[in-house]
Amino acid sequence: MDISNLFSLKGKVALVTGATHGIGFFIASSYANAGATIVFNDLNKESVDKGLAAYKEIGITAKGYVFDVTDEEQVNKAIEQINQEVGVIDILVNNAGIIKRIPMCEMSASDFRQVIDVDLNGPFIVSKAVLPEMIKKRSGKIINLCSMMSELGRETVSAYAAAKGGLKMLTKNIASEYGEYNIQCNGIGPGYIATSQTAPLRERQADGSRHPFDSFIISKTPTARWGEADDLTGPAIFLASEASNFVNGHILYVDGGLLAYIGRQP
Ligand code: NAP
Ligand code: GCO
Repeated sequence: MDISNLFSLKGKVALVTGATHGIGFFIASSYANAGATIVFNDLNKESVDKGLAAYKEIGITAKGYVFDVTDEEQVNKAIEQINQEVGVIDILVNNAGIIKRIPMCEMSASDFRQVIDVDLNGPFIVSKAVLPEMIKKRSGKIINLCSMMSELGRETVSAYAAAKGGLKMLTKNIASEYGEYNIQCNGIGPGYIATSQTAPLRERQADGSRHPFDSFIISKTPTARWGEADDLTGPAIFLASEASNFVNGHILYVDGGLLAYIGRQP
């Protein structure tokens, strides 16, 4: 076995959804640095252009497309276009996601549906669009961005937890259904990562002190800090590369130990 190429993504085409900033941006950049051609999407041209400029700034030539992961027609059209213009997708990272923090009894059914639509239906729709070519090629990697909320609940995130719990099971099901075609579908379950999604949980208080949730997460995480998006790039490269060819239906939690820890005694 040639160990030096085990983690190489040379010659691969990787689509990372919602990767103009945040976790997706770091994962896509690491794939480019490992040799892949990277493709991303966002909801409008302005955001895609911003993403293209951000990649250019760090010396990466990315391809950007406008589509909404919840719109099956747009997704199918875009995947067809990517297949023609860039190449057949070898690696799909279902990263696009949203959260709405609203107590369940105050949440409208339409807000609940929107979260499920982006965080669960989206990965279903995009995976379904790339799977036929992966099956033909007898090769493919699908990586779903799961969450601590794939395992745990907490106040205000019922829709997000339902979606990310569902995404964990969609991951296992894709692995079960298409594993025989040499397709590996795994999840990454990040702990609390400092991005725009979690910015409201880290806002400084009027007196300059830490947000109580910020202090709570630091005390609940054995590594005693928030994660950075870059903490996810090693695991993301592992799951996209040949190094993980017999890893299937697994959720790799990258959480500084949060799920292992009962929490600091009072
Ligand atoms: P983020 O900074 O909010 O980025 C999410 C991205 O998804 C944005 O680029 C957003 O586009 C895009 N997006 C949203 N809805 C979309 C749609 N319908 N179609 C296409 N793109 C869409 O979030 P992040 O923290 O990097 O999180 C990335 C993923 O990791 C999410 O699935 C999130 O749930 C998951 N995650 C995050 C954490 C964390 O602590 N941050 C922990 C566990 C899991 P716009 O820029 O246009 O809004
Ligand atoms: C929240 C957070 C989380 C994280 C992440 C944890 O409000 O609890 O936003 O759900 O973003 O998904 O893994």
